[in-house]
Amino acid sequence: MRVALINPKFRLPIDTRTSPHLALAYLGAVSERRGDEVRVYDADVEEQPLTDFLREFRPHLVGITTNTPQVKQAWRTAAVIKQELDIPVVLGGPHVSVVSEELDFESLRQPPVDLVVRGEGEGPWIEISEIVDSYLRDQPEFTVTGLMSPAQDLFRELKSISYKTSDGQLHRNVDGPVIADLDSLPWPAYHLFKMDRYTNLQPATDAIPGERSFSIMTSRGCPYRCTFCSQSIMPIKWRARSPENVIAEWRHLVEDLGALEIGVLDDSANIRRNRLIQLSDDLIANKLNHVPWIFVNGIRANLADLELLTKLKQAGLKRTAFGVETGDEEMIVKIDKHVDHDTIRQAFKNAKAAGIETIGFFIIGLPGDTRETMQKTIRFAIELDPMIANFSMMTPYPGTIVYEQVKRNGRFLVTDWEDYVFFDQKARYEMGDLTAGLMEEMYRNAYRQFYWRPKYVLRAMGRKDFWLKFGRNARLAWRTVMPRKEKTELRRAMEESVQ
Ligand code: B12
Ligand code: SF4
Repeated sequence: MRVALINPKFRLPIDTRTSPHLALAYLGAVSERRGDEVRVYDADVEEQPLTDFLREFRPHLVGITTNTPQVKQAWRTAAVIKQELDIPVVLGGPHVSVVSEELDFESLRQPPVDLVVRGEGEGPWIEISEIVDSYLRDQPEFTVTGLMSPAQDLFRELKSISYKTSDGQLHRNVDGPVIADLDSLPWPAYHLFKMDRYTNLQPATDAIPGERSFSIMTSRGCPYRCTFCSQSIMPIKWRARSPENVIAEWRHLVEDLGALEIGVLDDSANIRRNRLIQLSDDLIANKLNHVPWIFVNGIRANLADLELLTKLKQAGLKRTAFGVETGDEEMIVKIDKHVDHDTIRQAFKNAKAAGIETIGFFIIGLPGDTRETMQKTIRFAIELDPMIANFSMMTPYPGTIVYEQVKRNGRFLVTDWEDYVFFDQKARYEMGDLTAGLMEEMYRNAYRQFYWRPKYVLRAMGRKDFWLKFGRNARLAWRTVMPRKEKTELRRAMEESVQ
């Protein structure tokens, strides 16, 4: 069976084509293992129009990944597919997994969407493929109306999916179990991607060619439930791959694919300290520690002692992020971060003492934030002085606790899913004294106060990669200064490009 996997186009004044989409890389790998012929169409880097791709490949089944700001583009993409081919279209990813807001049904109400996979996708995706494949084999004339016929109801037993029968009825099946043994998954299928079209993990800081930059996930899930984080949509159960399994993939990335950098994408990589010590020992013993790697997402500051970080540095860790979020002592309790500021201070000290570069994630405009608390966040960022401070405008994603808080006590300023992005200088909600004007002012202050410090500028200019990336970063800074016009043009271009 021919299977296409699509990442819908998404353009903002940030680089989203940093690296291949890991979800599609995993789904592609399990489809190939099933024996399917797979193609990935990543609209972020693709030059061939979608219609040409569909006419050339003629897939029997299409899967589209979608987060919240991508979902409308996913529907547009699905509509183009249905104009060309009578084949089932499946959506998956964080947005459609939010059952509390019925966002699975929201997508199924779109005429071209037939099925939705909620949560972890590999299992249900293969089960859907099996059903479509055997239906194809049995039917001389395949139609989606036949496949989705309520009389047969072929998908009624599949867990973790929602679907629409051809009489228009929507169905939501029960959740299935998460993948207990992550070692059972094949490695992400990077050969399905046009690797030379990606930038790299952190294009603002590192000058590494995209085709030599890879991601890896050594664990899935997060046992915490911070109030602002969309991770709450996904399975709570934290699971890790075995060190042997991780090392085998790592070796493949370094030795077979020539990786020059590796991004560890785990949500909470350091939940089990000893696992990381073991992984580091194995990287060193296997002589894989010469390729620098980065914890792209925050690791937990409360589990980042000096001994662990020193060991990770020896194993090749170049840079790590920490989710700091706020500089106010009460706010950090309110957002259920389960860490205090002294612990965060110590984690940054430990990382610096171990010789690891740091990234701090901060949020401007949490519910309950005031001018004073947001200023404390900026001051705390300056005190911690990471190499990169990443300030996000609080964006209440559906399914999160903050979303519920805003629904109850505040007012959303966005009604369009395409605006659910947090590097856009625009406030996404208001609540009590926390007005849009105040949030936007403090967001600008944060970037200005943190980055326009002589100490910071001098340090940045001392880095070779700063000069190698100067042109790109100057362009990006310019776009960020003028977001509205830029964004309108980008959106128009994006809508026109799906054909
Ligand atoms: C890496 C990453 C990025 C990279 C993306 C690079 C790339 N091309 O992949 C960058 C830095 C560019 C990025 C940007 C953004 N990101 Co981001 N990102 C992530 C991160 C950390 C990892 C994604 C990943 O690879 N996961 C691993 C895979 C295996 O898991 P997965 O994607 O969930 O896929 C599984 C299931 O969802 C499902 N599935 C997914 N797609 C499909 C499709 C089908 C057909 C099926 C059947 C199943 C299925 O099966 C998969 C395998 O089990 C996640 C957090 C996370 N843990 O997932 C956030 C996350 C996806 N990002 C998020 C957000 C908000 C954004 C931005 C909107 C931020 C912004 N700037 O405003 C942008 C959007 C950019 C874009 N192009 O869409 C949110 C999404 C929340 C939401 N409701 O949509 C997340 C969940 C972070 C969070 N906890 O809040 N991001
Ligand atoms: S912010 Fe980090 S620790 Fe908190 S729920 Fe999200 S992934 Fe987990």
